[in-house]
This record gives sequence, C-alpha cells and structure tokens, in this order.
Amino acid sequence: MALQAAALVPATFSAPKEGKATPSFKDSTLFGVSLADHAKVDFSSSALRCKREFNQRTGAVRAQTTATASPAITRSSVDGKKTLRKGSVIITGASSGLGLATAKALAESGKWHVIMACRDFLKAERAAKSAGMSKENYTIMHLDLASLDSVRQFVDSYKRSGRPLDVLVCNAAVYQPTAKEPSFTAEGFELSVGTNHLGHFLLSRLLLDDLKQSDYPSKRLIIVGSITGNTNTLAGNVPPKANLGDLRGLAGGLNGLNSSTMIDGGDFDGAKAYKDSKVCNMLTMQEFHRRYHEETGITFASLYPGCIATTGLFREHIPLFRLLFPPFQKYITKGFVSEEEAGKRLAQVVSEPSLTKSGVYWSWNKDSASFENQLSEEASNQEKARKVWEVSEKLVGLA
Ligand code: LMG
Ligand code: NDP
Ligand code: PMR
Repeated sequence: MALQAAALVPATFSAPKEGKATPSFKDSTLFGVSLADHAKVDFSSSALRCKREFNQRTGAVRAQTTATASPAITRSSVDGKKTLRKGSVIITGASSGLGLATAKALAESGKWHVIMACRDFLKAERAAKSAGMSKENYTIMHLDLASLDSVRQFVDSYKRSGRPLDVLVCNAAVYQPTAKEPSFTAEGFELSVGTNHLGHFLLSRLLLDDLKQSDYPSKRLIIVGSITGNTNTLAGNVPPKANLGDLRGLAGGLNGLNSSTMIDGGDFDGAKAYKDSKVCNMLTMQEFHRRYHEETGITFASLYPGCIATTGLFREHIPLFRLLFPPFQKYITKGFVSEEEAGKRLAQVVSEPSLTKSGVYWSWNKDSASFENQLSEEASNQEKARKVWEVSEKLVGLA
C-alpha cells in the first residue's frame, strides 16, 4: 500500500514537514481528490518503525497533493453548475459491525471518502474488501483507543495528511460482560470506560479544530450512544443499571490501585462499566453542544441505532447468550436491527441534510423513521455532563 502511494506521487512533489495546505495549490483541481484517494497509509505497528517513517513521508507528500483539493463547493467553469466535493469522514472501529456497515453505506453513496480508524489494520482491510468497498472510497489508518499515545499519533498523522475533516464518528467500543477482573488501557484506566469514553474524548477534543476549519456545508461530530445506558427505558433497567454516582472512581483514575475501577466507586462489573461508558458518550455529546455549537456551527449528535444483536460487541458473552440474543431481540422485544439497516441509520446522521439539528439523541421507530429521543435523567444531567467533561480532560492530559 505504501508502495502504491509512493508510486502515485509525482517525483517533483517535495514533502513539507507540516502538510497543511500550500496556498498556491489551493484552487487547483488537477490532482486533488483522486490522488489522495488512491494513497493508503498504514501507521499500524509501532514495531515497524521504518515502515511508519516511510509511510509518514508518503503521508506528508500526499498531504501536499491533497491540499490541491478545491473548496467544498465549486462552480464549474464550463456550465456554471455548483458541485460539492466528497466529504471526509473518520469512523472509529470501522472494521466490523455498525462501523463497517456505515463505512460501506457512505462509501457506496459516492459522496464520501471514509477514513477507517481501526486498531487492526489487516482486519480492517479484509473487512473493507469483503464488504465490496472500492479502494478510492476509503483509507485505513491505525488508531488504538485504548492508548492515548495512539490517539495523539493518529491525530498528528491525520493533520499531516492535509485532508479536511468534515465529520467524525466515534463508534468503536468494547463490552466485557463476563469479565471477573478488570483490564486496563495503556494509561491504566479500566478498559471499557478508557476506550469507549476517554479515548474518544481525547480524539474529539484534538480534532475539534479540524472540524471547525472544514468548509463543508454541514460538519458533524457523532458519538454512538445506547438505550442500555438510559434508565428511562425497559432495556436500561436490566441489571446492572448505568449509574455514574458522584464520579469518585473516575476522578481517581479508574485504576484499581488508589481508586475504584468503576466511575461510581463501586466493585468492578463489566456490563455496568460499558453502560456507564455509553452514558459518558451521551453526556459528552451534549457538553460539546453547549460549549461549541453556537461558536462553530458544528452539529453534535448521538444515537441509538437499534439492537444490532449479531455484531462483534457480544464476542465475550457466553455462547448461549450469543445464540439466544438475536432471536430474543427479533421476536420478543422487536428491537432487533440488521447491521446493514443500522449502518444506513448512522449514515443518515452523518449525511442527511434533514438531520443537522445539534444536541440531539436520535432513534428510529418501527418504520425506520428517525426521531429525537428523550435521554434518561442522568444521561441528560447538565451538571453531570460538565463534571464528566472536567474530570475527563484532566485524565487525558488536556487540563
Ligand atoms: C446480566 O444479566 C449479566 O449477568 C451480565 O453479564 C450482563 O450480560 C448484563 O445487562 C447485561 O446482564 C442480566 C440478566 C438478569 O438477564 C438475563 O440475561 C437473564 C435472562 C432471563 C430470561 C428472562 C426471560 C425472558 C424471556 C425469555 C426469552 C428467551 C430468550 C432469552 C435470551 C436472553 C437474552 C437476554 O436480569 C434480570 O435480573 C432479569 C430481570 C429483567 C429486568 C427487567 C427490568 C424491568 C424493569 C422495569 C422498569 C421499567 C421502568 C421504566 C419504564 C420504561 C417504559 C418504556
Ligand atoms: P463491534 O464489536 O462489531 O464493533 C466495535 C468496533 O470497535 C470494532 O471494529 C473494534 O475493533 C473496535 N474497537 C474496539 N476496541 C478498540 C480500540 N481499542 N481501538 C480502536 N477500535 C476499537 O460492535 P458494534 O458494531 O455493535 O458496536 C459499535 C457501536 O455501536 C459501539 O459504540 C456500541 O456501543 C454501539 N451500540 C451497539 C449496539 C448493538 O446492539 N450492537 C446497540 C447500541 C449501541 P476490532 O474489529 O479490531 O475488534
Ligand atoms: Mg436487552 C425491551 C426491549 C429491549 C431492548 C430494545 C434491548 C436492547 N433489550 C431489551 C430488553 C431486555 N434485555 C430484557 C427484558 C432483558 C432481560 C431478559 C434483556 C437482557 C439483556 C442482556 C443480558 N439485554 C442485553 C443484555 C446484554 O448483555 C446487552 C447489553 O446490555 O450490553 C450492554 C443487551 C442489550 N439489550 C438491548 C441492547 C441494544 C443491548 C446491547 C448493547 C448496547 O446497549 O449497546
């Protein structure tokens, strides 16, 4: 892939250190999207340092070629018609389930270039191929949300690529319903909250400026939430229930040494930790909305895409659960939704002109029509949202 990228880059292009737009190239549409779209960059393994450096160089070169891309809307000199460039959307955890289905839906629309931000490069490449996505519609970049270093590295690489950022989708998650003992991220945070919330929190904060700078007509930050974090629903009342308490565990760093591994300070429970992480996701979206919507025009949204009972999310559940859960959701709760349908729903939140309202938690009814759903008391508590934000920014080193 790196070779492919290098081969496509004309030798006369020199690589600037910071690959941001060079003004003299800005209005040219000669090379623009097509070159960039063919160039794939793999930043996957820290062990493969040489390879990475090489790729980073090609990334930088690519940056300059990408910088030739025209503004979001251009007027054709031939017929005067306005055209919109392809949008650039980053989707975390696009190697399976909802993320992959969304990547596929957006790629197939022809309107989007999807950056699949994944922890397993080869898995993502295979997934994209077997989903039938064509190469010019996606780029895979390495991102391990369970490491804040990796998040920072991803952001640096993305910024260097010079590609605009129009939409960021925080989709990746882990769920450990059967774990007896906690596991931890690179920085020592309990894994579910560390990955699902803190990794995404840092990622979104660091990429906010890029979203701000986008000239795309509608720029969005989307964080995937869930019904099971909302205790105003039946599903949210299946034990163990989400509850962030007074955040004493989060404030202590969730490390199990001088603090609890659970946000509320209780004993470790993997299912609860996941649900708590989803509450944090939904609170974060609202806090972003309150702090930045007016100033930036960015749409901040969250969603419950339906119960996608067949995804990898349940990989750690017992086999009997994995067997019975899909028919239970299909025939009893009727909350079941296929990966394909859920992907279309999230793709709507990325792309539909009608879904630009900010601060909304989207859901879909039985006819698959979207509506603004109500969050639980805790998941819409402004004071808690502010506290989660403030504690989280300390933990990830932003404050
Ligand atoms: C825990 O178990 C696991 O221990 C944990 O590992 C993790 O997975 C966690 O939430 C995830 O769940 C929960 C466990 C116990 O639930 C079960 O899985 C047991 C299943 C028991 C089967 C019950 C019969 C159901 C019908 C049979 C269908 C066969 C197919 C089954 C497929 C299995 C898939 C689930 O949970 C309980 O304690 C059971 C009690 C359920 C609580 C329901 C709560 C109702 C509360 C109502 C309050 C409503 C207020 C809100 C109003 C909203 C209005 C919309
Ligand atoms: P999957 O397990 O299929 O997808 C999760 C993705 O997250 C995978 O691609 C996985 O990568 C990735 N991921 C996990 N850990 C990391 C990490 N450390 N760094 C980078 N990527 C990581 O599950 P779903 O598609 O079901 O889940 C997607 C989202 O949907 C989640 O946010 C989940 O909470 C939400 N959701 C799911 C529901 C459902 O019913 N399934 C219902 C409501 C919400 P890899 O492929 O390498 O494992
Ligand atoms: Mg739940 C009434 C509808 C409903 C819906 C929409 C879901 C969604 N669930 C519902 C009901 C029930 N579930 C009932 C009545 C039970 C008790 C039998 C039940 C149980 C259950 C379990 C054990 N459900 C689960 C689990 C899980 O392990 C999943 C979970 O909580 O992951 C955190 C789960 C889910 N149920 C859902 C959804 C969407 C999940 C998946 C995970 C998620 O929220 O992301």
